[in-house]
Amino acid sequence: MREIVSIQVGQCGNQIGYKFWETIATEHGLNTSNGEFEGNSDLQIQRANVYFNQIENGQVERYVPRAVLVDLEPGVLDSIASSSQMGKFFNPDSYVSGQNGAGNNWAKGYYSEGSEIIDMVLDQVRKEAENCDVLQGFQFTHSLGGGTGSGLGTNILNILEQEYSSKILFNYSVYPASASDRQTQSGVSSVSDVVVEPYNTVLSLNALINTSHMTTVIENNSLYRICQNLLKLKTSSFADVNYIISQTMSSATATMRFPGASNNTDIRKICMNLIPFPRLHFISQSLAPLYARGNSKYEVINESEIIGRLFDSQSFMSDIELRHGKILTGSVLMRGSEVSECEVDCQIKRLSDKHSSTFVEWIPNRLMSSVCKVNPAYQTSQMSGSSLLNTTSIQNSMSRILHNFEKMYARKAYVHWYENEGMDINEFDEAAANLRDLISEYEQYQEMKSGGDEDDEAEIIYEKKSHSHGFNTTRASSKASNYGEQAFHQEDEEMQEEEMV
Ligand SMILES: Nc1nc2c(ncn2[C@@H]2O[C@H](COP(=O)(O)OP(=O)(O)OP(=O)(O)O)[C@@H](O)[C@H]2O)c(=O)[nH]1
Ligand SMILES: [Mg+2]
Repeated sequence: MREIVSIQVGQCGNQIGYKFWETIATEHGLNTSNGEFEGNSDLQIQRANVYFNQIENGQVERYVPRAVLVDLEPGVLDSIASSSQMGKFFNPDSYVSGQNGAGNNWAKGYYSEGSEIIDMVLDQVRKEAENCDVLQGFQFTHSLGGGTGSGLGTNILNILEQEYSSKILFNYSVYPASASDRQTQSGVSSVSDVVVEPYNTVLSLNALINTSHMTTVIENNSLYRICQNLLKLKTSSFADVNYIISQTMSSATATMRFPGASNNTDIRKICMNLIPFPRLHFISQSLAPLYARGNSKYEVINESEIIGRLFDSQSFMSDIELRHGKILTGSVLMRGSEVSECEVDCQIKRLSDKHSSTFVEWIPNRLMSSVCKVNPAYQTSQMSGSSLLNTTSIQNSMSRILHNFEKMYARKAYVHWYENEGMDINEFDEAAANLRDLISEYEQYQEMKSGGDEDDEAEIIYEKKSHSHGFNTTRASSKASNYGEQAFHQEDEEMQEEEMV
């Protein structure tokens, strides 16, 4: 089996992680109070080992999430551990917490407070990795705006990249909502108001650009808009947005967790298709159908309708406008026992012909599709879908964060809090420069037309960027080789051999 170890860090990471495990446990027919299989179909359990350790104890067989739950303060982890529904589902050793929190300071998470628990976290991660037959990689859930998920989260990521260099690191990363969005979210009670979120986000993005293989960008303001405009909720909370996030995560991982799909059956293949250049790995994900409770009987739900909605900017968890950028690559994942693969292919072809100007010309066959016949857990419709797009429009959210960062950093406001934790101020400059470069890379690939000379130009741009920061060169090039076709097939063969043993 090709296993994934999930690492959830900080309040947001753990709250999203909790919903994810609840959702996929239901899909796999697992009782979350004792971990036993209670489903009604063999399809549900055949590949549960991707995310769960199977433990046989006498006559009883139970499934335990292959998860490490990390926070620098005990509150959220204590409430998960004491939850009657899920508290006993996780291995008690998988909870690793500190006492003091990181107080919204990336440097406390990355350096001072984080260093107190990082060894315990890594020991637990290694234990989980050793339990795997053929580890595919590590999944992270965290926010970028606080101190723990961002600082400690990216430190764990950097260390694992060194230690498990051939494994895939993929992140679900939550951006902060911008101040102007907060004012328009009437009824939203729990958005954060922390002024240094742009600092924490840019410092985290610096690590994600260099280290993560695939980062799904989740923006709280987009999720609140989905709650208001599509789900028609009068007020929305983290519970509502985390529910949507858990559905998209379950959808993105379904072809890995259930048998029968022809494509996207492991995370390396998903990355291989979606990421044409190692630094441009920031993915936007949409979900459909999304409609108000009780409206299902008035909705037409078929392959064409779902795929159409999946390419509507409103259905995305990140703040993108597809018309304003170019789609480099994409993957459509459809779910449901009624879904016809043939119809999906046909609708995707129709959509990419109709909107051909939205796609770059120089990557042919840039839209992949896959079908998972097992229905999602909570969707009210019998068919649903999700799309993962690598689009250059993601640069807008990055520019917005960078702009807010630069406004404060021009006056060095709040910087002393980071220096007090032992951080070198140059890290701010490096992080901002790295993000600025990434934004201009997106711009250049967006403008690029097909043709021999410009193909060469693509390589030159990439070379130039990877040499522009000393720290980038080796990581970017080592990752580029990880993605090389040869390395991919080689690893694939190794995995198959190990599986056969
Ligand atoms: N979608 C979503 N966002 C959250 C949730 N909890 C917090 N956030 C967002 O995450 C950011 C704050 O980060 P937290 O995860 O609370 O911080 P942390 O990682 O625990 O770090 P410290 O508390 O500073 O030590 C803000 O942008 C919040 O809006 C959640 O459950 N769901
Ligand atoms: Mg916290």
